[in-house]
Amino acid sequence: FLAFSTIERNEFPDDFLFGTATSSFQVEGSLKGGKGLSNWDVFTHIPGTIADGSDADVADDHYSLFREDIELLHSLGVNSYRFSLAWSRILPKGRFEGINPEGIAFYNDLIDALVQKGIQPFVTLHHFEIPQELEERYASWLSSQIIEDFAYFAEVCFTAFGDRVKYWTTFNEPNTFLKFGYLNGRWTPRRCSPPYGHCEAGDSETEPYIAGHNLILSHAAATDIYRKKFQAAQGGKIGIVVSPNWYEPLRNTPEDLSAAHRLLVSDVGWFLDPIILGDYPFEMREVLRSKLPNFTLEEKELLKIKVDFIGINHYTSLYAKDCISSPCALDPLNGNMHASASGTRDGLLIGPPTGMPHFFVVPYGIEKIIMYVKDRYNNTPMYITENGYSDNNVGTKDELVNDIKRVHFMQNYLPYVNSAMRSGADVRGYFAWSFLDNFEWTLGYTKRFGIVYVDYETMARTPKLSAEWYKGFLTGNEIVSMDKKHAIYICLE
Ligand code: PNW
Repeated sequence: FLAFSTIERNEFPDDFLFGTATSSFQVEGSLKGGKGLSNWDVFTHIPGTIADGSDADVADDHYSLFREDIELLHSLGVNSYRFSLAWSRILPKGRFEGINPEGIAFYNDLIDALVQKGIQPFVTLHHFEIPQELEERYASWLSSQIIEDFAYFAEVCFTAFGDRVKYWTTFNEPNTFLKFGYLNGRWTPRRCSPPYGHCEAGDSETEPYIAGHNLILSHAAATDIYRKKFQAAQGGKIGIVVSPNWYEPLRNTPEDLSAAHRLLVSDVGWFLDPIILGDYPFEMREVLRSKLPNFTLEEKELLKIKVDFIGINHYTSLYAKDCISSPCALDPLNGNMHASASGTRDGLLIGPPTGMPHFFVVPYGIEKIIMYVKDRYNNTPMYITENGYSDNNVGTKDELVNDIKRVHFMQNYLPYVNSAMRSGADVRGYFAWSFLDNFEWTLGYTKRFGIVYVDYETMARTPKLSAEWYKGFLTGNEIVSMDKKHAIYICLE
C-alpha cells in the first residue's frame, strides 16, 4: 500500500478548524460532580458487557484534570476542541427533576478555559448517553416523549453556554448507536431487528426506524429552538454528525454496486435526507416499505429547519455485498438494508488493519465520502468531526507512545481531505479522534485511539509521536523529519 503523503497546514484556509475530539462518557469519569445515572453507566455495570470487564466510572478523570488537559491541548496548537455534554450531568433525571448546578459549573469552567486559550468549543449535545430515567420511564428513543426531553436539554445548554459556544451539533452518529442499540443489539438498550440480530428480550423490525424517527424530530425540535430563540443573539451554527464508511462493491456487479449505495444511504441518508431534503430516501422506502414511518405534514414543516453544517466521522472503507439477489451471511456489525460489508475480498484486506476489527486504513475513502456528501446535499458546509487510528492496548508504554502508524494515518488521510476541497467541497474543519486514549464503549480500555497516551494507574498524560507530529504540522515546524520538497512515499505495512 503506497500513498502520497506530504501536506502542510498552509494548504488549508487560515480559518479552517483543526482540533481533536472526545466525548463525555469516554473521558470524564461518571462518579464525580452529582451526575445522574446514564444509560451507559447502567449498561457498563451489567457483568459481561464490556470486553475487559471495565467501566467508565473514572475513565480519564478528565472531570478533575480538565485544566491540565486544556493546557496540553493548547500546547498542540489546535484552534478547536470537540467534546460532548453529558445529559445526565446537567439534568440527572431529564426534565423530571432539576438542573445539577455542579454540572453547569463544570462545563462553564471547561468552556471558559478553552475560550481563554483561543480554542473554539465544538459541542455535541448527544454522544450516545442519555439519563437512565428516560429509558426507564418511556423506553427513550422508542417514544415520541423523548422529543420534549431533548428539546428541553438543548434549551438548557443553549441558555447556559451559547454565549461562548459557536458550534453546536445535536447528535453524534445516530447511524452507529441505532444500529448497535436496535439492529444488532450489541449496545444499550439491546434491542434487535432480524435478520441483523436476535435478542432474548424480543425482536422488532420496526423499532430501529421508530427510534430514528424520534431522533430526527428531536434534532429538528432542538434546532428550531436554537434558530428562534438563540441564533440571532449568539451568532453560532448548528449541525448534526453522521458516521459513514465508504463502500466499494465487493464484486463488479450492478447488485453489489446497489448494495454499496444502500449502505451509504443507511449511514447517511436515513438522517440527512429528512433533515436536508425533507423526507426519507426512496431507497429506504423501497426496502423497508411500511416499516419506515411517514412524516406528517406538521413534521415536514418542522423539518424545513435543516442544518448549518454536516459533521462527518470517518474511519474506514469496506466492501459491500448484495443480500437480495442471493442470500448472504450478514456481518452483524456492518449489515443493513439487505446488504453486508466486510474488509476482505478474495482473502485480501481492503487496507492495513487497525486495532478495531472492522476499521482498515484506506485514505482515499475520505475523499470519496466527502464528495458523496457534497453532491447529495448541495455542498452544505462540512466538518470532519472524527478521523483516527486505533492501536490495541498491548505492548509497553514506549511502544504505544511511539505511534508511527498513527502518524502515517494522519499524513495519508489529510491530503485526501485537501484534495476534496480542491475539487470544490466546502470542508471547514478536521478533528483527530481522539485527544486522549479513552473508554471505547463495549471494547473498554482494550483500544487506544489517543494522540495522547493515558496511564490508567496514575492518570499521567504523555503526548505520543502523533501529537508531536500534529503540533509540528499545525505550527509549521515539523518535528518528525519529513522531506517536504520531494514527494515521499510511505509504506504502511
Ligand atoms: C465512534 N463500530 O463510534 C464514536 O463517535 C466514538 O465515540 C468512538 O470512540 C469512535 O467512533 C471510535 O470507535 C463508533 O464498531 C464506535 O463500527 C464503534 C463503531 C463505529 C463508530
